[in-house]
Amino acid sequence: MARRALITGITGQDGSYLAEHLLAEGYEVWGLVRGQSNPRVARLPKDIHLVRGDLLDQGSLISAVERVRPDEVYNLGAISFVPMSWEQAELTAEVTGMGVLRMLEAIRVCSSRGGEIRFYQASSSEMFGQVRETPQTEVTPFHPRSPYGVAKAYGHFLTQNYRESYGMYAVSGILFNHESPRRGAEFVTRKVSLGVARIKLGLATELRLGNLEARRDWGFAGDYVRAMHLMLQVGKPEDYVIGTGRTQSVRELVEAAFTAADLDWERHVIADQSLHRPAEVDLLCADPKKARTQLGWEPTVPFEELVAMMVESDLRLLSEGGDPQDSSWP
Ligand code: GDR
Repeated sequence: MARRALITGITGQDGSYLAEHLLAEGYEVWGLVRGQSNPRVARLPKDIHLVRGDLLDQGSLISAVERVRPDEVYNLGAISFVPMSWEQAELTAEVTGMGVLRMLEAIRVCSSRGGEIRFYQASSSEMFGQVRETPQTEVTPFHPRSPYGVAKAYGHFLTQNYRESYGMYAVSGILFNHESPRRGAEFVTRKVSLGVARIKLGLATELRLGNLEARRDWGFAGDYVRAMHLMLQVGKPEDYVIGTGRTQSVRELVEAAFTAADLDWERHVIADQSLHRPAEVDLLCADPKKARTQLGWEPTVPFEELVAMMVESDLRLLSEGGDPQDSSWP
């Protein structure tokens, strides 16, 4: 019988790549969705099963897990745009933090009736925040800089705690920034690739950005979902850092993206102080050694290739009149 996976956040970038990967691995894939009226839900491929539920509603998660009886649960659902977490701090805590507790409880209750359910939590490099060391590993202490980072740290420690308290197979992947043509338009890589495409096609003349000096470790989302799956296939449940081990500034990202379209970024980019965050994460760089040695995981798309891929994709999308907000599923 096919193994069953339940994914929260299935309409997002990672949910789409993970669902495709698991379908290719022969899984029966279920997505937890809040309702059918969301156009992104209506566009999900037909071979994905849907079950209704909400990370804000404990009972709905118990019912969903009972109905699906998954072998694996991937918790990717979250309020994931960091600036929004200052505007909606309580909602971020409820969805991104307490949502983990509710899902772990649903799994604990349902698996007490027999059958192991393995759990993957989408932890984030934002937990490192004001970094204590570089590169960051699985044992680097946390100092989150946003309500989002704080909520993710809660989910991370709780996942560890359920593993230690109840012997559950529950793991966290501490994923560094991961991007693709399916990335939401509000995140900086996609904002830049869309901005470049608009300028190249004569649809815009300028691109306003915030802090150009922040540094991130950017990889390809399609590679990172393979790591999520691998983490649930090994003998012992453990947490892993997933990143490339390289770091680039937003300025370098901008240079690479404009160069990919033969444009001079300095003629178009405006640094806008009002887009800076109340507290910034200045530098992130992963040490993915543990994932490489224990999972055999490697990133396959270098930064420059990733940026060029996103610019090309947005040039195509906009010249065909496509809507950038609709891009989490192809
Ligand atoms: P991040 O991603 O906050 O790192 O979290 P984002 O792409 O939003 O920001 C990266 C860096 O770019 C700087 N920046 C800008 N960011 C945005 N969005 N828009 C701008 O105009 C802009 N100008 C400069 C930011 O200040 C920041 O330093 C992402 C999310 O996907 C999280 O959910 C996830 O957990 C982490 O990656 C790993």
